[in-house]
Amino acid sequence: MQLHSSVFYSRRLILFLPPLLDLFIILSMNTDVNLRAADNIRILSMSMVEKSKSGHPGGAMGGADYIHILFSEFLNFDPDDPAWINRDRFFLDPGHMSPMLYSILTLTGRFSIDDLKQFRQWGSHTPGHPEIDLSRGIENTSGPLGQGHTMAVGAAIAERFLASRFGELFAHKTYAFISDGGIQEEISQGAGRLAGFLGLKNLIMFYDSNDIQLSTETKSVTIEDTAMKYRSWGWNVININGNDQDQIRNALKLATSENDKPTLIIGKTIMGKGLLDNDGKSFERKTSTHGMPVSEAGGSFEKSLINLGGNMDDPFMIFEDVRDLYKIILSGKSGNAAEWKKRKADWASANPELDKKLHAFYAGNLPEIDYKAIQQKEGSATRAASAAMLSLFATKIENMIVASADLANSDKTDGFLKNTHPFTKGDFTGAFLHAGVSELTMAAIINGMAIHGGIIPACGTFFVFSDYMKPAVRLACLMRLPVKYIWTHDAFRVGEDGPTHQPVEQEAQLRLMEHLKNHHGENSMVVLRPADAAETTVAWKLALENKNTPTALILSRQNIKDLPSEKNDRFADALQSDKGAYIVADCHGKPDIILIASGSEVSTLIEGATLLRKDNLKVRIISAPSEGLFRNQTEEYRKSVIPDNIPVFGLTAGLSVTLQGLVGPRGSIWGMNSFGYSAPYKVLDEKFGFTAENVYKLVTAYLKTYSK
Ligand SMILES: Cc1ncc(C[n+]2csc(CCOP(=O)(O)OP(=O)(O)O)c2C)c(N)n1
Ligand SMILES: [Mg+2]
Repeated sequence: MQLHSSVFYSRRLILFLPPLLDLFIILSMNTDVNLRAADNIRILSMSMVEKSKSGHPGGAMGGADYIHILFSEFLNFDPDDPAWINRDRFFLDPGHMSPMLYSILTLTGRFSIDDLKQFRQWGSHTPGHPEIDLSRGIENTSGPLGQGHTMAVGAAIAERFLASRFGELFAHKTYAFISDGGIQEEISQGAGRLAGFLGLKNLIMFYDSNDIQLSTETKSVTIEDTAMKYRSWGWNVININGNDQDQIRNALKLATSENDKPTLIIGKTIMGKGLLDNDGKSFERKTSTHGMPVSEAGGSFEKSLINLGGNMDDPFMIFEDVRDLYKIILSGKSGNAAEWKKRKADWASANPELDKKLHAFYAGNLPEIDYKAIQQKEGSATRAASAAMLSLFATKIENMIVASADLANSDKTDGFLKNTHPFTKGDFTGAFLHAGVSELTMAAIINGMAIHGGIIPACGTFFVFSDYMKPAVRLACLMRLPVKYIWTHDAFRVGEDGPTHQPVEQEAQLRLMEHLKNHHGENSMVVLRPADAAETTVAWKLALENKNTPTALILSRQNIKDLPSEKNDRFADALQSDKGAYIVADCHGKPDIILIASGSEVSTLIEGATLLRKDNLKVRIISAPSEGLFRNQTEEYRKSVIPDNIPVFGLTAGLSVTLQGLVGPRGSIWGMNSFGYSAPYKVLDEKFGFTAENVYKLVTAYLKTYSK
């Protein structure tokens, strides 16, 4: 237990002193107001959870000292311009500690006491786990533990990338805050390895090590030496008492002057610091305070509040001296930001071209690209067609970063790499990230790059391993991050590698994200499975032009015959991909049968149609690269492509359900309904019935059973 005495200094005296001297006295001589600021954060955090009867007070109370020292003395931000490009970034990995973040952001003026009182309520600005709310100073927090600090690694890479192009004037720090949960999550392995490997010296992570997690103490699940683990990854590790403000200050001083490595400050903190029970005894270090109001957990809200210097008349009080301290701090921050902006203006007048580029990067503007002029090799695999695009982008789109999880030569992101070079320790002049075998890490890192701003990030791997990335894909969808996924080896035609490598149900899963709307009412993701090289060109065009949501490109390993074009302009035809589905080949008059597919199955339908036409059937063939985009079209357009009361046959190398929404209730689908097998892909096509002959057979049988 720790009792807190009242202020040492006389505020009245200070008011007569010049402002800079004020700041000096308050910051360097008077530690008590700093202790009171941390206690104020504890009080607000505890009160928020108590009032809403829901949330996590314990961890927030332990981290309060660090968060106060960081925000008041180290974190650079502009109180009047939360989107200032050169602000330091702060990523809170344990989103459940949001009361701590809301409290500090109330002290910095971005939230109101009323916001705090509305914690976790419908329509409030203070949800349980905030994702992103830049106008209120929330850079990012992560509900799913582990992703938050990994996104910070992405932001730190983005910062180095931009500083290496525009100069160290654009250097800033990225601060991450991690807890036991994030340290234990597997993703921390990838984040730690890459940050150390790349020598991200501007990344500073505080580990709130309170020895307690949700259901147990940490000693029930781990004996690891975390410091040794991070040191082995090449981090600078500093151990401190995380509730000792001087130690925090000193550690941050060391960390901010580190010039070679990322820094991990391991702070031993006290869960629920300052809490008392009903008998007035310490109620600190209790697992129960992880995720419920103090009173519900067995502590005394009132006694704890008083112990921390608050009172029951106003549990959301901000102490006057703390308020005054923050006034001074904020004016200092404004001054620093203004000073930087002045330097930036000087730089801009000396470097007008670079300044234009910088603005274009942050605005997300794309250079002119003549997509029509792009020559694709005839009959390319769509992964190869994608490589051709990436090669061009590497020379044209100067703020594009592409990553691959150790599959660059298979997922064909090496097309991009061909015209740039990979990041290495201390060298960010290239634009390629060899992420190593760490798909989830890679996906979270590109999210962090997108959150940082100024970058167009993309990443590639085999489609089947999209399963390893889903948690980060989901956050990208939720946060409307315009990241791009390059997923190749899209079907059982992976062949000999066998069922572990052959996607079946993956497309259906991703199409679900096309159904799921984000909070702006948009499809949360655009998922494109192009049918040939021309559609791949257009898919990349759509991906780049989509600045609101993630875009996935699902690409074939094997070569695909180019689709026919009636007017001999396949590119012009493929431009209709933006409607999600369009007619590739048609008949005169009302079709007897409509054939529909995406990806390489479209070309199988084209061959099947040749056989069907021999029976004098009128056949329409539709390529549907994105069911989600198709659903967004007017009913008139949709009915013009797939009219009612005409038999529709779908072919998919995914689960049959992938096409259910397109063929309708009376349609027929030939799909995969089991895992694949290991064999050459042409054998698999035969065995699984993905041939023109089988299409002919299936459609003929279907038409016999279809009653008009
Ligand atoms: C990926 C993921 N798994 C599980 C959870 C549920 N959860 C929330 S906090 C937590 C662990 C809490 O321990 P710690 O991170 O040390 O926070 P503290 O209890 O110290 O506040 C868990 C398992 C989660 N948010 N994310
Ligand atoms: Mg903990």
